[in-house]
Order: sequence, then structure tokens, then C-alpha cells
Amino acid sequence: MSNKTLAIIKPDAVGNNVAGAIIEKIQSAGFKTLAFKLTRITPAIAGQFYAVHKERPFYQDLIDYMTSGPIVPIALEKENAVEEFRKLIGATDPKKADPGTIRALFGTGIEANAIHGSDSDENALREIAFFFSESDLVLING
Ligand code: IDP
Ligand code: MG
Repeated sequence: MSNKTLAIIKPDAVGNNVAGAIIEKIQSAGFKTLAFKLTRITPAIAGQFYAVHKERPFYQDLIDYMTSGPIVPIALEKENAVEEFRKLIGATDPKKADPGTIRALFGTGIEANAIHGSDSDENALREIAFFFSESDLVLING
């Protein structure tokens, strides 16, 4: 089992100046930071990243949104990282997310929900490789 997951602080949260507060929540919850950066993605990259959703009605909006401004991908490590991180971020819709979760605190809508978290170990490794090379993944707060 993998102990890694990929977070992405989404454009709404970066634009609302809450990226620092979100990183603080993640680190306080015991996740170790392997790598992070401020970057932007092209529609082609966003399309590949969200390829599983290409038949969904919100797909094009999601691509437009994820390419609308800077994002902060973060490679994280913790025991049972994928599941633990999904608990920390809460449900997709911030209105349905448990109080205190990152989406409840910082999300502003079902699309602009502040943060991404990988949904399986397999996807975590695939998604980390989208943004980081093996040599980027160094424990910086081990
Ligand atoms: P997740 O991020 O909680 O895993 P997914 O179903 O994988 O949720 O959807 C990916 C992203 O697409 C969500 O985080 C959100 O930004 C957006 N999204 C999901 N469902 C909807 C919807 O019904 N309307 C608009 N955007 C949506
Ligand atoms: Mg998902």
C-alpha cells in the first residue's frame, strides 16, 4: 500500500489568499510535505488529469476553472495517506463537508471547493507524477 497522496490547492483558494492557511492545516494534521510548488496548468494537462470525468456534465467547466489561475500541487506522505487526506478535506460539496474540514472551511461551491485529494493509491502515484519528478520528492519536514 502506498503512503502518498497528491493535494492541489485550487485556483479559488490561491486567489482568496488561503493557501498558507490550508498548508498549515495539512501539516498540523501530521502529513509530511514531499514537494510543493505554485504553478499553472494548460487545458490539455487539466484534461488529462481529469480524464475520468470527461463524460460528466461539469467537465468543461472544471477544466476552465482549474486553468483559471495558479494552483499549488503538494505531494504528501502519511500512513494511509489517501483515506486520511480525504477525511481531512471533507465531501466534494463544501455545504455537505463535515465542520472543520478544509472544504467546509475554505470551499465556496461544489466546483470551487478549495482542494483536490487523490481517491486511490494508484491515482495518487499517477497524479504525483503529473507534477513532480522522483528527485523532487524529498522529505522537507520529516
Ligand atoms: P472529488 O474532488 O471530491 O474527488 P470528483 O467527483 O472527483 O470529486 O470531482 C472532481 C472535481 O470536479 C470536484 O472536486 C469539483 O471541483 C468538481 N465537481 C464535482 N462535481 C461537480 C458538480 O456537480 N458540479 C460542478 N463541479 C463539480
Ligand atoms: Mg475525485
